[in-house]
Amino acid sequence: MIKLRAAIASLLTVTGIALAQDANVIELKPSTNPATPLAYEKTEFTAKAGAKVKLVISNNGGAVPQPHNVVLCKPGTAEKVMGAAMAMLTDPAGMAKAYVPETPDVIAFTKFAQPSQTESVEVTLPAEVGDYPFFCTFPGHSAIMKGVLKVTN
Ligand SMILES: [Cu+2]
Repeated sequence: MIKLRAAIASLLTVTGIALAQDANVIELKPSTNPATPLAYEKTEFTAKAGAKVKLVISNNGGAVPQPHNVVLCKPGTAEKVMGAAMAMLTDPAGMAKAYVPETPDVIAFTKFAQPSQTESVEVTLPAEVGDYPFFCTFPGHSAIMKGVLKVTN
């Protein structure tokens, strides 16, 4: 039993090293709390400036099955981008664009992950430290389905 534990521990260490060499994974999931079904389960993440990260929307276990995505923006631009996303509701191609406006304020985004599906995107974070907002652009979600990626040195 002790040998098995040691083997598992060394396996985890190896896995940890392997992960460190890949992009840091920032995994968003819908809340499992029926009181806040249209929120992300975890709303705050930290990453290093200039790091390569993988944004993942894992649409599993949500209290209410709906499509979700994740849109990462430059600091201070959340309301502007949310407003532009809202304006796309009248655009016939809006859904196909996942209601993500074409603006340099958007650093990275995923497509909509349907319930029980996963979407992801890899991005190299800017060199500037700051609070980078992220949110879901499915209509009506961004007011509460949002969070912050703290980019540090
Ligand atoms: Cu959503």
